[in-house]
Amino acid sequence: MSKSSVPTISVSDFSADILRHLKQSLGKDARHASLYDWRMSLSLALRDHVVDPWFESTRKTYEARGKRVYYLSMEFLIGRLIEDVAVNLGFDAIAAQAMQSLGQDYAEVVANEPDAALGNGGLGRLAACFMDSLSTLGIPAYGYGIRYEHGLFEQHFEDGAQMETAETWLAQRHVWEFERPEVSYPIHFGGDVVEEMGKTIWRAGETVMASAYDTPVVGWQGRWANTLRLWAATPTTAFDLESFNRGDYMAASAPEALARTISRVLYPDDTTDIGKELRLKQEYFFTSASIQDLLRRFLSEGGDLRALPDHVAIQLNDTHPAIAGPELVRILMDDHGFEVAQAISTARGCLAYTNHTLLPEALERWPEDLFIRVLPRHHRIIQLIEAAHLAATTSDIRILEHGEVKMGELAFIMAHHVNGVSALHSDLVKETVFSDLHADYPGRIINQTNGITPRRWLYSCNPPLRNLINETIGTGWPDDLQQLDGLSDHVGDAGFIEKFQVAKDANKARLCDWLHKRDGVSLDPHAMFDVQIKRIHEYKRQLMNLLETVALWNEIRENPNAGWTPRVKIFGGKAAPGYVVAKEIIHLINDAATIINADPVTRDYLQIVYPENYNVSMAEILIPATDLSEQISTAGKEASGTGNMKFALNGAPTIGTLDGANVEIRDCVGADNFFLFGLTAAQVTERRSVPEYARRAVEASPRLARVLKQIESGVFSPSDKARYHGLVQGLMNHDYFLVTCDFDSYFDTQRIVDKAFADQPSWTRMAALNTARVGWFSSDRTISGYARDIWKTPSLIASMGSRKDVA
Ligand code: BZD
Repeated sequence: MSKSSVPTISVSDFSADILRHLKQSLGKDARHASLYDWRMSLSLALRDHVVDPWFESTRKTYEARGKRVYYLSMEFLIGRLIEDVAVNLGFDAIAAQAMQSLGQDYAEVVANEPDAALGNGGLGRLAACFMDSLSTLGIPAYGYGIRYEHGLFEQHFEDGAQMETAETWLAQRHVWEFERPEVSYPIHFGGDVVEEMGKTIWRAGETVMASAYDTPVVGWQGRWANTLRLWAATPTTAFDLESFNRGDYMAASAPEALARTISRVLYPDDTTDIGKELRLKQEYFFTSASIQDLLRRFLSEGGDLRALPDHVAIQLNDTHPAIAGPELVRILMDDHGFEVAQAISTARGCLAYTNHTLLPEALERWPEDLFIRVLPRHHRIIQLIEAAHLAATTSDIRILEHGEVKMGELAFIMAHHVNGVSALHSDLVKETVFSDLHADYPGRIINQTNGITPRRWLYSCNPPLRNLINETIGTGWPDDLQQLDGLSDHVGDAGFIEKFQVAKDANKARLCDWLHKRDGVSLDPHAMFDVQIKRIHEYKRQLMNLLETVALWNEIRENPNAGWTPRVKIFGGKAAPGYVVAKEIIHLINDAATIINADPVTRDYLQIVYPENYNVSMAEILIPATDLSEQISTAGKEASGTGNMKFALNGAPTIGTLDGANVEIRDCVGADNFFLFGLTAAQVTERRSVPEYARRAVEASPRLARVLKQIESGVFSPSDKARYHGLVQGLMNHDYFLVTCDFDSYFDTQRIVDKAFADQPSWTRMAALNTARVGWFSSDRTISGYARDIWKTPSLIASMGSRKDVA
């Protein structure tokens, strides 16, 4: 990687830029400017410095005539951008000083930016980390997605229960994007398919337009910038004048309302089945627009479509854009005269598919009649794809079966590579969901273990640790994270460990301040901060964490003077609005918090907090302040996890199962620096065949039996004693995720954690070793793996020179 470039601007020049934007772009003077005005002016001043590297990258890409990567994702969970851009440009210190010189609090201005929450969780955040790494590595790439008007819903609690309200990030101007009114494509739905003069014609019933909005994504040190292109749905005709003139105003605006519905809102369901027509339309909408766009780019450069796979690598982020296969085949056949076989093999040469889940309910399937109604031409093409697959193999795996269209099978068959997202997950993909297709196409399934961008998830979110690392091993690590290994030489040094502790304490103090200001909650900064933040799902087992908390409460009450290690159990996360059990779990955590936090006997040792509306920005405050990372999913269910990596990188050891990337994290940090418990994936499968395994587990554990009885009898819900009857009975009767079976092992391991934490220097040494040894989990390493094994795309950064040349 090229060497660090010193920022090319002085504080006073940058301040002048901000003031210029305040006046010219916001129409304000400094005396009347609001926080919003300052934030906009700062963002615009930063944005100015992204444009040159962006143009230069585009020019280099064009000149190289090489391959571009197209990352198709329904979700990009971006969060805020100011810090990201400032840090990547090397302007972070200057921006802070400039704001200070203008009498503004930089942190407050940064925090004024709403999160771009165009995603549900891990899958969407991974896409955002990948965009950062693609630019850092100088790989020519476009991210393609949907410009949702409303991102993930906002969560608040009413008497402990989750309520949802619409998110409105676009109510304010989104300064980072550039509208491209000239880039728009028609997207057709419905109608029928006819044969005319030997040609197959799709006579669509309905058409909307996809309009592009581009956000430049600048990489580390501004050496390269790619584009995130998000599509907004607009009507083909803005207004039905005839209806208006008749006085039918509703009908007049109907086309517009209908079209805009498509990009109106992000579906809030993560791992549950959706199966709604609007979702299928969203998927086709953004996929078709993206395919049309990349083909236009390719053809405008004089490309021959038979050579498309040499120039285009399309990565499907899960099955949501799996319609890309049939869409590409459709265009090659219907618009460019390709034969079926040639169209299929050309499309396959471009396409690769990432699987993010094994949960059967999350594998997309569409009712065939719905599919035919929305995409009649694609249905016929899928029949052709299926026939070609059956002819080329001895397979009996079908895409169309039992009146459904199976998107996993479609994505697999149309991809030249299929990847899982951790070593264990990729093995399970081969052995379970896709075992037959794996036999049909050996070698197609590969692994690419997930990663996280160290720019956001260490450099930017954790200044105290960043500074300590800089002074200990130098400043080369943000784009070469394996350099953190160098910290290993210092963990034996008491002075270094002391400083590591000081950094953690500073982050804990920051969290305490933030929480106190936001929610009026006070935490004991000396307590262990034990954190589980992620979507609420039965397989992630927040319920097991809560049961352990109640058991601990019981034991402290019985023996208050036994020298307990003080703990704060912190939960964060949203439940899909229709996921009843997940919402009950949230309610229970909040109810338990009310009772337990009020107990004078245990107050000094145990506290539960659940801040509302967990999002990326909250994660940036919580993760650096965490002592213990909870990664406790049922083995075999969490495909990878990426929060696990963020915690370890920020010096929080894990308590966890052998699931997803936990396995590889433990390999890296060492078994002594990871608190392992629970059944393995193989044991989980075995246990499920034992009759009444949950009831037996409860009978064998008086501690657990007592906790369940307390919850069921209404100890935590005195105003509605039956509230958790169903939840507890569900556990006793069909505990699919083996909360009951892993409970004792989890409880016992938590007591080992208590003891370990009580020895602070040794705990901090363990924390530092976690940071030192997880450099491999940088998303730069992941993206290098995709580029090498799947896309075959080189970096163009070597040809670019340092940032100074392009500024
Ligand atoms: O993807 C997650 C997995 O559960 C994690 O284990 C993994 O680390 C990440 C990244 O690979 N999957 C999701 O986040 N899935 C979704 O968000 C989702 C969204 C819409 C529909 C279905 C799933």
